[in-house]
Amino acid sequence: PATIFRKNYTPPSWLVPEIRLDFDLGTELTKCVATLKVERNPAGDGDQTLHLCGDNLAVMSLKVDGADAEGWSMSGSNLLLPLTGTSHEVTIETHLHPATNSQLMGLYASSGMLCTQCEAEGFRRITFFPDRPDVLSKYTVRMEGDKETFPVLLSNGNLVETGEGEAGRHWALWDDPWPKPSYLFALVAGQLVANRDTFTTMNGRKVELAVWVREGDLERTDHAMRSLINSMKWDEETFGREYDLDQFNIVAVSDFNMGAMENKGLNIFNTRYVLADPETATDGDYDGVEGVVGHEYFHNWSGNRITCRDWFQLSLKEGFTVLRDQMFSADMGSEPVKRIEDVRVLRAAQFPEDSGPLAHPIRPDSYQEISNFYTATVYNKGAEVIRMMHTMAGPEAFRKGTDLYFERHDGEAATCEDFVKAMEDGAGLDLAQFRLWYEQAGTPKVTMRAEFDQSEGAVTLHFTQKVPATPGQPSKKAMPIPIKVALFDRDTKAHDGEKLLIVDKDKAEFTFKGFTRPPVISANRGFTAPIQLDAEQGDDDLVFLAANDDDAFARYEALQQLVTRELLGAIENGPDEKRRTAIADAMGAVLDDTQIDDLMRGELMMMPAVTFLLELAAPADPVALHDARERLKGYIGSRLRDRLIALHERASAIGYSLSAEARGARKVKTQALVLLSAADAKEAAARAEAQYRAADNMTDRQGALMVLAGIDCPARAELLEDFRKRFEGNALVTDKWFALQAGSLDPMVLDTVEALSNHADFTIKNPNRVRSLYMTMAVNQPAFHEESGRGYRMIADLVLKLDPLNAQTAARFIPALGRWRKIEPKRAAMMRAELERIAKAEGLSKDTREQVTKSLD
Ligand code: BAL
Ligand code: ZN
Repeated sequence: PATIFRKNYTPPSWLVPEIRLDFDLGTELTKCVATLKVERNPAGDGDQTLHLCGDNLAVMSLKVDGADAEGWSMSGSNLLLPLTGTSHEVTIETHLHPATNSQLMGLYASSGMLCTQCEAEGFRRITFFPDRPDVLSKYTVRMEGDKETFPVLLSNGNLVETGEGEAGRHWALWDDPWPKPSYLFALVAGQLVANRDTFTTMNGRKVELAVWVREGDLERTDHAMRSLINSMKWDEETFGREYDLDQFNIVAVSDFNMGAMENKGLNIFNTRYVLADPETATDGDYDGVEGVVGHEYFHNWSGNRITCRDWFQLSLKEGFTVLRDQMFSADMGSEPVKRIEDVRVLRAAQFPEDSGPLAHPIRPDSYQEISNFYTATVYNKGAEVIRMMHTMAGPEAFRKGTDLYFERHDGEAATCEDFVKAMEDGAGLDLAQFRLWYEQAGTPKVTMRAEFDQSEGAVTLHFTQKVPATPGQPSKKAMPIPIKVALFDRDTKAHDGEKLLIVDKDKAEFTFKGFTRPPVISANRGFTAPIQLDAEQGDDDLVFLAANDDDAFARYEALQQLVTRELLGAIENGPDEKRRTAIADAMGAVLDDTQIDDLMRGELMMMPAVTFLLELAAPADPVALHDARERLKGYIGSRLRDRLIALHERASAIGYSLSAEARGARKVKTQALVLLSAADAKEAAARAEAQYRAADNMTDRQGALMVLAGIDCPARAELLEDFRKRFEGNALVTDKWFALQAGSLDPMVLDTVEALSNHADFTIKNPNRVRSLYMTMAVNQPAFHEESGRGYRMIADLVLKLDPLNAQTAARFIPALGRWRKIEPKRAAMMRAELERIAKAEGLSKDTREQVTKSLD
């Protein structure tokens, strides 16, 4: 496949200021007539030929200014139309087959309804169009279809007219006044019911809100609606952004490649991020709904009003919008807990990506298939990069920067550079060197050494930084790294305020005076920079910080560092008794601490992910790391047995509500069982069974079953079956049932996964179902890395089977195998062999081909 380079960007030769789409809807056959008003772009290269992208489309009819077009040709799947003047009307008819569109890109059918997904390049599967984000058009959409099959007809913008047609047909006309790129086009037609509400914006615009779902799901939409209203209010208060249409629709679809999509005024969601009630959704699911509803809503400004010039700028909208949704969720719940969760995701998903064969800068320089770049790097590291600007500027100056950005670029297709420049001008930051964060891939490795000078009463912090080599980037420059520190007095346990240090050279040092004894250094507080920091601290200092740090993140981090050190040591030399004792003592203090809430306690009780540990130990035996982690959990579990039981009992007495207290109780309840199960499986199984049987909510039920699924006991099979039957017909809970088994610590898990792949409820056609079984297995380290290589084989088999049906989802499984360099040689060879087997397959999609080729390089 061809590689596309950022440096080769040229403006479009033709613009399309207006487009009208007429759809004659049908599940088997939908006819689309697109009428494009095209104009020569004065800023273009003067090419007289109109280049229209197409994918899997045939031209049924083509007219220019009302007459049959002449001289047009196909170039691969694209349409080339020579034009003579400077403005024309081009009319194209295409025929679409939604029922057989298994790629779930373009127009497709999902449980009888029709819906679209156009980002990034799905619009070209609907009609021929300059399908690139810098061509902005005003859309008018007329949809007509059978009233019984498609009673609800939705598209972008405002509904302007409806009418009845002949033979039981009806139609709707939608008009979107805001020019938008084709990737934001959407339509939905089907049997849907709505949860309706209204929102009045800060300037008094009354907006009709609706969350559309299948009948029967309506009672599970209140949380999504509440989240939407909260998002609208929050964006006004925090970023001064007001909604700009009379309607805002959200539709839930069960077959969806992504989490959700921010189409203008018509967000289309994976059901997973809409539906929630206590019985079927966990607290984590509730958070997911709130975060994704917020994310898609926030895109209305960071993505839609200001879009991307080209797909290399994806992080312009995604990094910024992730930061906005993170800030929103933090404000709705607990700020420190949210920060810990976000950093956990970054470390478990983005750090491995950034150090592997698919590493890329947040603004990539090239791609073959843009779908492969909807990554943790573009999204989550992209958010971290903007968060660093926020940290350096402070909240008020940051807001001045975003105000200027929104004002300067409203209505434009902008670049990351535009954002950085607005931040420089608006927030008063000098970001000349900081731009390297957009250019360079790789997680910086930073060391910090504290040196104490008794005679001067001074402590000097010596930093080094190194950005590791990544594919295509053998040598790197030093970047500005903002690191927040605090220096604690060992006796008073206090510090004299946080300091923000900018480490912007390979080596940097900072001296602080007025100390009579060496302080304990708390560094990268709040995780101000997305780096691997080796603070070269002794266990005693980490124990001190784990007990005393007033920054909740830093406290968590100290405990994580201590555990990480112990686990990495354990796989080389066995456990360190002194350190293990210190960890169990620190964990005991966490259990007893009355100053923290249970939501934070639950975070502090969790061990670092094996994928994160592999970053530090590579190449390593992931199963040995996993086993060491389980043994440490067992040690902590037996040392703290009585206190864990007491915690489980205390938390079990708190009834269900969505309050922070009740949510925290549910979190620690399951975390207590997790630690206990590694120490005393029988006790944990009995408690988990009781928790399951008493559960009046999904958090308790799923937590209990997760623990039970890893214990060989009679209740396991019985309760798994109870769970299946209890929620039969509920797709999202059935996903959980698959995931509980595929993610289990049961040594027979691969047999189970194989059996489940033949289960009546398994279908390869639904991305959620595929992910619930196979992605869960691929991140279940002892299962995926099972010694014989069977886990690798199963994932490769899946990729080969799924690729022709849904390339985007198939390609997402390649990175797991692509991590072979991090793994000990015997397994690495088997992982590579599976990649080679995939690479040899004929007719591989562009998506999978790019990922496999890069993973083998
Ligand atoms: N734009 C794709 C889905 C999302 O990031 O919101
Ligand atoms: Zn997004």
